[in-house]
Amino acid sequence: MIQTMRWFGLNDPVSLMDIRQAGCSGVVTALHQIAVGEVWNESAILERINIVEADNQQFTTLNWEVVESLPVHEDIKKGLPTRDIYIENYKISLQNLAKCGIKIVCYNFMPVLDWSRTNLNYEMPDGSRALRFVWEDFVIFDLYILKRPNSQNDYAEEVQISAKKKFDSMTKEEISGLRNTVLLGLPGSEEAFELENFQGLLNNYATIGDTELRQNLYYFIKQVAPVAQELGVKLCIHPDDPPFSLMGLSRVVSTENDLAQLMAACDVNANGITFCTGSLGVRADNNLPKMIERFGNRIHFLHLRTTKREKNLPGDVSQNFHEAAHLAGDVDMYEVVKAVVLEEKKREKEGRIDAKIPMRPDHGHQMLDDLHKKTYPGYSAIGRLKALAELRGLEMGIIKSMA
Ligand code: DNO
Repeated sequence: MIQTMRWFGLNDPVSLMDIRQAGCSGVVTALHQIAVGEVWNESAILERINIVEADNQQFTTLNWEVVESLPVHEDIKKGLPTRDIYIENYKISLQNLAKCGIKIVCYNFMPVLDWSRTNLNYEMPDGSRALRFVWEDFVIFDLYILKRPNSQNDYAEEVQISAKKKFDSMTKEEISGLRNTVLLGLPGSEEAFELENFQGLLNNYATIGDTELRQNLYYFIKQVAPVAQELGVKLCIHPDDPPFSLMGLSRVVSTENDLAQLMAACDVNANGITFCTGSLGVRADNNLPKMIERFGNRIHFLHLRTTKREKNLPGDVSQNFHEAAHLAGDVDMYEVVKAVVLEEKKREKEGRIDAKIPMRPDHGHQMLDDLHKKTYPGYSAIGRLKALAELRGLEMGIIKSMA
């Protein structure tokens, strides 16, 4: 695996030097300053490359390895006539990235929201902090904070009763904390929302169900993947996080079958996957090592992380979870890394120069000194350093034991 870490640009409290010292050769970053749907021009891309590479003469080399993300405009997800303009822009951005030598591009197709959690400071038994998702809290947001019209129809009566009971016992601070956690957008999400506008964004999807969203995704990929293929760029979709529908919005990249359908919709290698074990692993029906074997050649980027499934209340339709330490939790990280190593060996045998897959330790607990610092949720330095060190050791052990 090529070791990388995500970097949010010059405002990121974690520096490029930190990432270098963690042992990475690659950086995962994006031009967050460019509005979603606008073209990424060459000069903006080169500017970022120069920043990433600035200290390469003096120290070990860092490259901009993966774009995460080149975001997809909402009009494409909604299938509006204007989508064609944004799809053209997307192709131009891919051309510009290719000209600058950047060849792996992550994106997602989650309507309105990117990744979502209900608690960003969940205390672990050792005092470190993790991210957590609790369905009941999400229901409280939907029913009693957002007050989405007809949202009652989406929840079983018992869920509504217990959510109401919990809501009535919450303090003002707890309510505004939950509201901000859901609305404010997590790092890497392209937008933060105002409660007042949020309902309008959801309304736009009133007529877009599972079938329509899939069609819109396939329409998009059928146009951009062949262009990427020509350019030698690999697109890789990030799965839904969490992998189930939220607030009446469909999600269509959550299961093995979803991924298989997407791969078949445009059968070129450039139509690939960001294999995020943290997102996919929330669902017990996703067999991760088997999926790595199945999609092998189409996996262009890895997010390694694990979650611990928690008990749900009767009537909940989703899965509660918190983010566990990288070698704990429900993901069998040994089997996952082994499957990755086998895939890489296959590629090496074929003599491919892209045999090694870029990997980033996804998220990390807030711990040690970072507990006293302001950090991006999930993206503090020390937690990710620990995760990377564990994953790197695991990989070496597996490779050596196979030799
Ligand atoms: C969260 C991230 C996501 C991801 C996007 C990719 O930590 O994995 O925000 O970057 O969904 O498009």
